Amino acid sequence: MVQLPSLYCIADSAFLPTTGELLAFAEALVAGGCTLLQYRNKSGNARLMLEEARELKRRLSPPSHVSQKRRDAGHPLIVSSVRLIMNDRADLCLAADFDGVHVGQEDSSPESVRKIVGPERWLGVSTHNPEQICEANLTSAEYLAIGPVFATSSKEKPDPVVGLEGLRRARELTRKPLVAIGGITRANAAAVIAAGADSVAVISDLLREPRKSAEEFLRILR
Ligand code: TZP
Ligand code: MG
Repeated sequence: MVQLPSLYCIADSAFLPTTGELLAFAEALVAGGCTLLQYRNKSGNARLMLEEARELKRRLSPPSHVSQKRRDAGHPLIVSSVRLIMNDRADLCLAADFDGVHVGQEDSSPESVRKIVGPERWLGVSTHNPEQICEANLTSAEYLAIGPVFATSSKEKPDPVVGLEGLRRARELTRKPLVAIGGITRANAAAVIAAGADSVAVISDLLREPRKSAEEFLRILR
């Protein structure tokens, strides 16, 4: 079973409209201790997504021979232990050499994604109710996400809020690592973990001061 970090950061292009903003945000998160980062871009522009994803990969998680070369050239060691997850798109996960893919209920099925990405990369599946949790629990997904736990304005047409009660129920229904998502902030994150989540996935409460926010989440959740 995989070990999820307590903080699962999401870089959502809707709030980071330029590639420069996206990269600066992601680098600040990593500087703040983020080790799991999802790239989410609902624009549907695959060319832009692949360009941005490759740049995230190049900046944040270069292959070891590249980081060795940088070290030999006297550059400071850039953090290379961040795991990069592609939202929705298995093809772009492979093309950008990301570490995993995350799909929802309206994306390709978990098993069809598994066929594309193979056994080593992580596969995450979003769920919103007990039926979906039980179904996703039978797949080869490394982790499940449940939400929205609280009200969110970051997702178009969100499913109904499940609350901490829905999260507790989800915890009872699966032994897979569980990510809670939706309206999670530094103010409620500890309660979310106490209700059974292994990790909190966050968009909004990272946006303003990403480095400081990631540091604070990690301090709260340690
Ligand atoms: N899925 C369920 S809620 C959500 C997604 C992608 C958005 C979470 O964003 P925020 O800003 O942390 O509530
Ligand atoms: Mg999706």
